[in-house]
Amino acid sequence: MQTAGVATTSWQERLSPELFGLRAGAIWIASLVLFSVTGGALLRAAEPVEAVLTEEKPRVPNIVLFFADDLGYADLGCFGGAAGVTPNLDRMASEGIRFTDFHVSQAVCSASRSSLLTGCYSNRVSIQGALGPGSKTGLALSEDTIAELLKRSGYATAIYGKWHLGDDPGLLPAAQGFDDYFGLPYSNDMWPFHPTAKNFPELPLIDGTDVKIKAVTPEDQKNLTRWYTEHAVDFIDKHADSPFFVYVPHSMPHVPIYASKDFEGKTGKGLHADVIAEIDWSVGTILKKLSDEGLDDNTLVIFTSDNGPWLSYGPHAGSAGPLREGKGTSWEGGTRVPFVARWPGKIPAGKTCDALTGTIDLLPTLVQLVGGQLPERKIDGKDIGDLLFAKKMDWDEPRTYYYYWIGELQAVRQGDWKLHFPHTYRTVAGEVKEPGQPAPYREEKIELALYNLAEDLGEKENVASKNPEMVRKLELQAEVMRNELGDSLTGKMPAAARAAAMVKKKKD
Ligand SMILES: [Ca+2]
Repeated sequence: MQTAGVATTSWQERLSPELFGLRAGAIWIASLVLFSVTGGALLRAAEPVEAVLTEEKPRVPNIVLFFADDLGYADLGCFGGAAGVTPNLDRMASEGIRFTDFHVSQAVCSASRSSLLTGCYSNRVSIQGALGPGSKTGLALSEDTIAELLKRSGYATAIYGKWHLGDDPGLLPAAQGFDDYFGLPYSNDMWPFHPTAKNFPELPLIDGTDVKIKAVTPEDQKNLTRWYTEHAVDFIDKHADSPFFVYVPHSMPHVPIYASKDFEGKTGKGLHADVIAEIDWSVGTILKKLSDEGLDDNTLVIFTSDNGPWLSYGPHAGSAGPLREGKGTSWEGGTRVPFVARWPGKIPAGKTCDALTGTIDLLPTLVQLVGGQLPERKIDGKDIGDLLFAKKMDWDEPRTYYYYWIGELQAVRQGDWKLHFPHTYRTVAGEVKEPGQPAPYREEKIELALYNLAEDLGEKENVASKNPEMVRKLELQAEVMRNELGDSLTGKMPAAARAAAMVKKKKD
């Protein structure tokens, strides 16, 4: 296992000569010579160094990571959605790779984000559900995030969008490795205009660690997608000559959905499609900026979502296509999300990968890609670089994956086989009375149920009684994780979970 490094050296020094070192070394020697002959005229010495540096772009990749909120499996054209709504994402897929069996750890905002940024099942880092305003918990500062690990490799880092891993000032992105932040601290529906919950305080918009807007208005919400995009473009502009990591967790299309003036009514397919079209515009605008800066073939761009569609919102929710159910469940419609990655010259064009993968895999993949050091403590994700670059199309052995909902281990997967343990889940039980209002949910129960997703993607036919050996095998696999991260369905306490951050009570 690799150990965590104390990163005091610059990324140029830490990288291999093939990547940058030879060039950087030559510049460094040249500046030393200049410095000595001019007797300390540092400013004069710096000029030619700057000129040489800008001649050639650094060769470790920049990384842009889009993370849409509640965007469903079938909300993009390239995943079976309506034609013409997502031309930029469809182009990105045709120039790169789609992953069709890519999952979040839990189908809800905060838990999902904790996994993306730490490479762990959310139960390992003890982040559950969707944290509310003034939450007493957040992601522990002792966890290594993707941003912190890339920063140690010399990356400039930024987040433009929704954070949702603790809104206490000490738990905001600046404390988790992000140099810059502009966005909402939690979900855009946690505000006084919520259709059913009436106790939410004013929704702030944060710039760095300061409150930029004290009470976000509906007019402000219309601008969120555009504002996040403009900040990302500015950041790329400022850091075009050094490696950067830009994380764009869009607030949309989480309800309440809003599009800017330019996009309202644009698709002719309803407001939800307009909102998706504006997110697609955001992707296209950032891709254009990368191209304008000559960074196209040196930037890995990834697009995915934090969980499936919030189906009770009817016309304001997206679609999970052929998958069962949506957000808030362990059915495929909750956890399986679209995933598109593009890196011209590195990722072959027009590929599709159906290997079982997930957001937990991004941290180890990205950190190893840039020659960084993995966290010292255990993570759950695997490096999927060979799958991403289409060097292989599947795992050598069927992978085991765990579907938790809060503390319940609701299902376990190995290869195409998915076993649900008896549990309750929510399903829509009525009509939406008016757009923006949710329909009611009712609780349903599922007994022990085995599905073969290769033959039954919609999880309709329980084949447990026909495959007792597979049921037994998956039950044994489940027991392995119960012993580590616990399972409230069977009363098993977590043995290897790490604590979340606890906000200290302020003195009056
Ligand atoms: Ca979400």
